[in-house]
Amino acid sequence: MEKAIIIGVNNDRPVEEYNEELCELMSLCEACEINVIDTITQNLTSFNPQTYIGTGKLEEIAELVEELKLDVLIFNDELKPLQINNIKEVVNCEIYDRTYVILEIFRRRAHTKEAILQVEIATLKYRLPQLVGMHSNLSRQRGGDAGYAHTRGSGETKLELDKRMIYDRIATAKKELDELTCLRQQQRTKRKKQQMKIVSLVGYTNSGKSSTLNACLKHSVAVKKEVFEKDMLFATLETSTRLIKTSHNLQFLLTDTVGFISKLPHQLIEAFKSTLEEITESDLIVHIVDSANPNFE
Ligand SMILES: Nc1nc2c(ncn2[C@@H]2O[C@H](COP(=O)(O)OP(=O)(O)OP(=O)(O)O)[C@@H](O)[C@H]2O)c(=O)[nH]1
Ligand SMILES: [Mg+2]
Repeated sequence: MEKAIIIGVNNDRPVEEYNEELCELMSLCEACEINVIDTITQNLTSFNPQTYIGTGKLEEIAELVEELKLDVLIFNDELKPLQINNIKEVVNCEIYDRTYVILEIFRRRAHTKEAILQVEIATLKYRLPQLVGMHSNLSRQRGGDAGYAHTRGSGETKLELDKRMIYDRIATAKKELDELTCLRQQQRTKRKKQQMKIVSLVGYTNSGKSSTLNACLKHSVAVKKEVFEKDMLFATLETSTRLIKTSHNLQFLLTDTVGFISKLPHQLIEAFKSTLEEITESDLIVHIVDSANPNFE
């Protein structure tokens, strides 16, 4: 298990809101099997564009990394490639950010072809700017005026090649995904023709959406196939629809969906667009809330 510390910047948000975000990141790390031993917060009016936190604080953290033999630092916000590079120059361990952790959970949980493609596209889009940052850092490290023209040339060619490979893979994956989306669309049109009402269950991850669907299935007299429910974040990565038929012959379709979380990475929202769009076509949207969450209101 990787040993880690979470680093956050609180830029003028209410303390409760910020603390909740940190708790959420801790749960995300737990879901990713990362052992978080502590959290460090710096109060700043804005993020440091070079190093996310202040440079003095970063030096302190670098010492802590050596002392505690940390494997990884996890930052509460999505870092810019420049920030990652600058931090790596000071600190001797892996650097993850919130987006990376969420993408990693999605990667581990994705099982269907559709979910695997969606996660792959999101991950490639996340990596793309970092790749550019990594190359510029390499040419800086080679440094000096002597041979600059040479390294610059080879660096750029390699960068162009890597970039093209990623763009090509995104394009192929998107095409494959479009075909699957098309199939989904056909299924929806078929359902519409049957004039069946659609109810969608939405809500925060781990709030009980899948359990609610399974509970409804228990009262249904139609064919039953339960959906996966478990006490973990993002157990469900694909929508599942089931027919619910009551003993009074009332029928409707019930859809289980992917949960949401604060600051869901934009790359994931974009990749899961087709899955999310399906919700907007429902006749009724039910928001499932975990009443055990102190901030549920
Ligand atoms: N005590 C209690 N636990 C519940 C209730 N509903 C669900 N749970 C538990 O909460 C956990 C999460 O439930 P899921 O139904 O998988 O939650 P979900 O919203 O589908 O979560 P994701 O798919 O991960 O986004 C499971 O361990 C459930 O057993 C409830 O009404 N009471
Ligand atoms: Mg679920």
